[in-house]
Amino acid sequence: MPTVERRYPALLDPPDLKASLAAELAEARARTLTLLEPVSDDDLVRQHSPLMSPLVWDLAHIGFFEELWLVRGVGGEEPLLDRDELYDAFRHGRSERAELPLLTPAEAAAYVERVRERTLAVLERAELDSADPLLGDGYVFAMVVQHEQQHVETMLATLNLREAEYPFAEPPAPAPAPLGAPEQLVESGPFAMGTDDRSRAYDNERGLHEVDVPAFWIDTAPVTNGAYLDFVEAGGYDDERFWSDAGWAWRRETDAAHPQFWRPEGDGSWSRTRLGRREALPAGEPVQHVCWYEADAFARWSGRRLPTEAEWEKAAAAAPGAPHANLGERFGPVPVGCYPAGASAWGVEQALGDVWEWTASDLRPYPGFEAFPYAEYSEVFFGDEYKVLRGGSWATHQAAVRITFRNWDFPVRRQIFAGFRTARNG
Ligand code: AVJ
Ligand code: FE
Repeated sequence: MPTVERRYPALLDPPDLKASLAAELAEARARTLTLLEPVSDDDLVRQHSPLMSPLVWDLAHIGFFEELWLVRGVGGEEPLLDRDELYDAFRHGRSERAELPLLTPAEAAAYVERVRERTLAVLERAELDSADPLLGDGYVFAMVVQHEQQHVETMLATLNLREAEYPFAEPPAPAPAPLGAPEQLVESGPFAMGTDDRSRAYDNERGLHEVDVPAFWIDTAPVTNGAYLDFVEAGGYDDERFWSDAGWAWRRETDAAHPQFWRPEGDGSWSRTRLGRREALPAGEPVQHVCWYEADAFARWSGRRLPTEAEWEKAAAAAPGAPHANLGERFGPVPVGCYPAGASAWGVEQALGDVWEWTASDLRPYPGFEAFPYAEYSEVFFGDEYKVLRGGSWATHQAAVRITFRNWDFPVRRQIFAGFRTARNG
C-alpha cells in the first residue's frame, strides 16, 4: 500500500496539495478494497450484527458521500446514483439496511470506481486557494478522505463481530520498554483546547479556547488486559459499590462478567478473539471492548476516575503520532511501552493509536460552535447521551485522528476498539 507523508496542507501550494490529496484518496481506497478483498459476497451482504451495517452498505455509502460532496457538490455534476435515500445514514438504521434494495457487491465496487474517476477530474479543476471554507486548503477533499478512513474502522468492527476468522497478517510488534512510572503529573494551569484549523479539523474540534485545568495525575499508558483481569478476578463485576446506577443496571441486564471477546478457559487462563482468531489473552496489551460503564467501574475500583476530555487533551500535548503510534497499520493493539518515542510533553504514552480512550465527558459543543459543513456530522449528537472517546485506535488511519479529534458513542457500546486510562486529582 502506498504511504503518504504526514502533511501540513496550509503550507502546500495548490498543485502540491492536489497531488497530496489525490494520494490520500488513493491510499484510502486501497485500504478499503484490500480489507474487503478476502470477504465473500455472501458475507458482504449479510447483517453480522444489529449494531453494524452490511459491509456492502459501507462500501456504497463511502462512494455516495464522495459523490454528494465532491462530484455533485464541488463539481456540480449530474447524479451517478438514483437511490440516494438508501445510503443516507439518517434514513434507515444500521439493523434495517440488509433488507433494502442495496447495490450488489459488484455494483457497489463499480459505483465507487466511477465516482472516483469523476472526483479526480473535479480535483484537477478545483480552486483550492479559494476563500470558501469548504474548498479552501482542500477541506472538503480531506473530509472525504477522513470519512472513508473512518468507515474502514467501522468495517473492521463489523468483521470483528462476524463468526468467521478474517485472514490478517501483520509484522511483529515493536519490543515494549518498561514504563518509567505508572502515572504522570500534569501541572495545573490553562491550556488551549481545540483548534482553529480549517484544513482538516471537524466542526466539533473548533474553536481554540482556553481551559483552566487543575493539577492531575494520569496513567502513563492505557489500562492493560492484565490490570483489568485483576478487577475481574477480584469480583469487580459483582460488587455494586464500584458501579454507577446506570452502569449497575447495564451490568444486571447484560450479565456481563468480563470484556467482550474474552473467554475463561477453565484452567485459570483466559483467551480473547480478534477478527475471529482465538489467542491467549495478552496481559501487556491495552484492554479493549469495554463499555464506558466498565471503564468507570474499573477506575472506581482502583480508587481513581476517568479523565475529562480536557485533561486527556492537555496530557496528550505534542504526542507525535505516526510513525510513533499504532495507527491504521495493524490488526490489534500492541503492548504498553512499545512507543516511548510517541510520548507527549507530559510523558503520556500511546495516547494516539492502540485503543480509543473513554473519557468522563459528555459530547458537548465548544464555545462558539458552528456546524460545518453539515449538522448531521456532530451537532445532532450533542447532549448527555454520548460519551467522548479520544486518541484513535489501531484501526484508525492517521488521516482520521489527531490530538484534538473527538469521537463519541453510547456508554453501553463495546464493539468499538475502545479502552481507557485512569486519572486522579493532583
Ligand atoms: C464519529 C465515529 C461517531 O461512525 O457514526 C461516519 C463517523 N460520520 N460517517 C460514525 C461518521 C459519518 C461517526 N463517528
Ligand atoms: Fe458515513
